[in-house]
Amino acid sequence: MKRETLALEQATGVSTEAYWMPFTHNRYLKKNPKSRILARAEGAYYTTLEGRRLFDCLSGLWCCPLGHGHPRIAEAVANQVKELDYSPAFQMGHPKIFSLAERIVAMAPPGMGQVFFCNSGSEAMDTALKIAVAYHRMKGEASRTRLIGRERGYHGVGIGGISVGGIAPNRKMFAPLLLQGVDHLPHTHNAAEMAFSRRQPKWGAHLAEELERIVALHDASTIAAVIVEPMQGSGGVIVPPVGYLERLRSICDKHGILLIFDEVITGFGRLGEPFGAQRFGVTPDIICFAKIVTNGVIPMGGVIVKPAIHDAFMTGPETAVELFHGYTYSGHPVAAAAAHAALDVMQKDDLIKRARELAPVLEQAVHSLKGEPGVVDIRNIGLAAAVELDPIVGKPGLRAIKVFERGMEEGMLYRFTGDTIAMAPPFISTQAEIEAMIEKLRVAIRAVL
Ligand code: PXG
Ligand code: PLP
Repeated sequence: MKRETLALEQATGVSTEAYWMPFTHNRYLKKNPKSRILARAEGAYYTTLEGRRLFDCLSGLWCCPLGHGHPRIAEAVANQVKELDYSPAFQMGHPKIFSLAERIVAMAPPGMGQVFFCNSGSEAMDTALKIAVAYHRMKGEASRTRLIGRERGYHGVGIGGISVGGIAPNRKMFAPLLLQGVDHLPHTHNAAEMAFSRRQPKWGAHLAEELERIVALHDASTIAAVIVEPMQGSGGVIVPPVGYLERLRSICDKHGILLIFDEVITGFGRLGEPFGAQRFGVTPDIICFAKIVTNGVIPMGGVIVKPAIHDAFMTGPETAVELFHGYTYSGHPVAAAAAHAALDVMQKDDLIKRARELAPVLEQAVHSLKGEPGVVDIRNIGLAAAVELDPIVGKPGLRAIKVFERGMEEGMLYRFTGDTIAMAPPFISTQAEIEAMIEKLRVAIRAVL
């Protein structure tokens, strides 16, 4: 047994050697295991192995806004396993996946028509990129292959997603694998112009004009799609400037380029509307979703397209497969049952409205941290917020780790990336819980200085 794993094993009785943890400082965690192993969850709280209760400040990883252990979802999943546990994804279907597609189209902005299912946001991104490139080919424009992502974008960890994504550490180790023919728009965060903005910054719409420069450089006839998150979540809650997405939409329209919104975080209510598209009043051609669709209980992702995209494939002999793409677990019956139950709960309890109502509470509370030591920016929209901390000189990320660890002592499970603390509390949170989440963050920020 390696020395670094000893602490965790002694503290928890859990043997840690074999598990290589994703996006994790494995050696540090195994040496500093306090509160890092979760045993149970109920409602808006986790309980660690040592019995500490933690408020779920990021709704899992943005995916569990209805709270944990919801009896309606648990029952739906259990019943589905007994009724139809798996159904072949190709050339066969089952009732719940057809009705789920109808339901998702009904929640999407007007003008969307069909849903293709997969199992994660990363798969949704691969699916969307393949559909975009194949669509142009079906339309007789096979030269449209170029993809335009954005700096600081996160689109999962598939080869397609890291190629259009704009987070350097996610790309640099894998450089030889990145797709050719990808460009990136500049990101829209500029502390000098917009630090401490509430919701959409007023500065920055002109950055969408960079798309015109990329089009001029490569020619529109080579460009398939522009891929952006309407609100950059993993990048640290970077909110689009007023007018920015509208401008991207009109430039894409002018040049026949598809606009893809990656709504893996913003889909299903996080911004107080079913999708970011509705929140910002801009309808893309393709929407990627995952996470909240099942409240995170069973993996599921998907891609929503306009009928014109779907219909472009519906040519040739009717007995021929139209799209050579799909996953063993596309439209999994248990995921479909979980999604129906999650959407039932969301609709019955009017939880998207609740997210909308709680947004001002979060905004008010989080901006009260302005002026706390080391706080260099605060951003928020809907039920999401980020507090950016000044890095400790020579030790990027360390301040946020310390705040995160101190937060756990205060009963809060924050999320840190780089030196940013992100929060996206459950829609079922109370006003008092959101205010406590921010007051404990104040305590933690003060304590680590
Ligand atoms: N697109 C977007 C916009 C995402 O936010 C993915 C794709 C990938 O989804 P999967 O299901 O393949 O992980 C994501 C995932 C964080 C955090 O703390 C964000 C994500 C995942 C884990 C942590 O911000 N986003
Ligand atoms: N690898 C092999 C050898 C397979 O047979 C399959 C699916 O049949 C896959 C990968 C793809 O797996 P999935 O459909 O779960 O993505």
